[in-house]
Amino acid sequence: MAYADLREFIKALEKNKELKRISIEVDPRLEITEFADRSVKHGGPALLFERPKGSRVPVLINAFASERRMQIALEVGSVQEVANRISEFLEMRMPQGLINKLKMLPKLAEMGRFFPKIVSKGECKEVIRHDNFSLSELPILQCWPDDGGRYITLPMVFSINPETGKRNCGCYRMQVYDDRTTGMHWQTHKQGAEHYRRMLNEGKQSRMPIAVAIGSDPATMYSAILPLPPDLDEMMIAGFMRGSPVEMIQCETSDIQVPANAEIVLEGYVELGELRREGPFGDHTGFYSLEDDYPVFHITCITHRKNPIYATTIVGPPPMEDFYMGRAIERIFLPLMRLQLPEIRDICMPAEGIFHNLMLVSIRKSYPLHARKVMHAIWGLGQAMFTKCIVVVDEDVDVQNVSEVAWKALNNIDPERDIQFVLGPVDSLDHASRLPNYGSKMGIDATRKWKEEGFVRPWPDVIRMPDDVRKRVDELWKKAGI
Ligand SMILES: Cc1cc2nc3c(=O)[nH]c(=O)nc-3n(C[C@H](O)[C@H](O)[C@H](O)COP(=O)(O)O)c2cc1C
Ligand SMILES: [Mn+2]
Repeated sequence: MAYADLREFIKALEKNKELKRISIEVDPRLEITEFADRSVKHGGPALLFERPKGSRVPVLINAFASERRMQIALEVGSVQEVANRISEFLEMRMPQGLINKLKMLPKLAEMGRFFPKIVSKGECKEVIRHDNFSLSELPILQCWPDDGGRYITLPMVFSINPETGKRNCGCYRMQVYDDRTTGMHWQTHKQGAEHYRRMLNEGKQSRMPIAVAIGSDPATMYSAILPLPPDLDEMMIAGFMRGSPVEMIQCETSDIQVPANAEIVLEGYVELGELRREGPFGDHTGFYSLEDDYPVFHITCITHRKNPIYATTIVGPPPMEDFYMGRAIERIFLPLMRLQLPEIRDICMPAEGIFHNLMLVSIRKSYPLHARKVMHAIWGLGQAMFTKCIVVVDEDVDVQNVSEVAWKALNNIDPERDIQFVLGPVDSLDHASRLPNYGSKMGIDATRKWKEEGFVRPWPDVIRMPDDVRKRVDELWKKAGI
């Protein structure tokens, strides 16, 4: 059964001993970060701060911050189950013969269950405030000492593509400027930024309506960070993941719809052309991201549940909560990647690589320079374009074992021959690139080299003891009493 809302998820976490309520007063300025950071680094639970200093609204943090919590969030024994369901759908073809076609019907009917449903009543409207509201009522964190201010870190930002009318939902941090104004940190490659650019270029209106939902059922919250293709509705994918449609409700002041079960909804607009300094912000790279100019979000109405819960997260030196969210993305998106690139066996993005800095890829190599083809394909694939370093190995290398990859890759390369540099778009958070969003990337072809690739020397085998010897020594080992 899909979680109805954030509260049911909290209950499930509690039942599984994955959540700790903190009843002492803790300051949302820095102190909650220190709690959350220590908890995630020590395999500790999600935290629900019941008395954040200066606010009556409780704070939920680290709700997704372990493999187990991701499983509870997506109601699976392993996130691989989500990947398997996606694979099943991808493999679905209209079968021959009436009987087989009839057998397909339940699957097709299941698809209908993913589409969001519009409802006229929802908990997020229990309190509607057009005036007399202030963001200062919310326990918004100042995450790190040198941050430019307080930041909303886990919002679901809804906008509409002005050309197609399709909705987008993305998680973009929002720096609090004052009671009713925040930054809108959608990076230039993201869908919110694309909608903004198109509206600005169209020049038909001066304001871009935006709605921000904070706290919802976990699959819906999680969908906001998924690297989906443009115009693919996150709410549909959320419906797929939770096995039940997301109920959407119309905003009070715009045509945008938001999840009806949201804890808090901020309605408002971005003034097209208005930019303001945003940052610095202690980011998921483990460094502060630099100040830069970003659009400004003006809040005109807040709606919320009677006793709302504020859901948030922190990013910083890895691994943090976002590592576990990203790790599940890696599993869930592998079947989709393999649709285009079936030669890919597995991928791994180690925590230290912060997603976009390092991808280890194993392939079934079939032709000369195959590894290069895979690199270029990954650099052309949605947000995987940011991958600063791609290491391609043969299929017999377990990419989940970083030590094995390092050992084999470092042995297998002739650096001058096997390293490929390319110029291209890089992540906005990359502080080392020569210009913002403009830089280079590196691919390492660590596969075994072929004669057809101009490699004329023999290629050695990995050292391995035959099984019969190992078995014999298993016995002798016991006798030897080691
Ligand atoms: C905790 C967290 C914070 C994030 N903050 C930002 C942000 O401030 N700006 C941004 O562009 N992306 C941010 N992201 C990444 C986007 O949510 C992610 O790239 C998403 O796929 C964007 O959706 P879109 O393709 O619909 O734009 C964040 C992700 C997480 C998990
Ligand atoms: Mn999107």
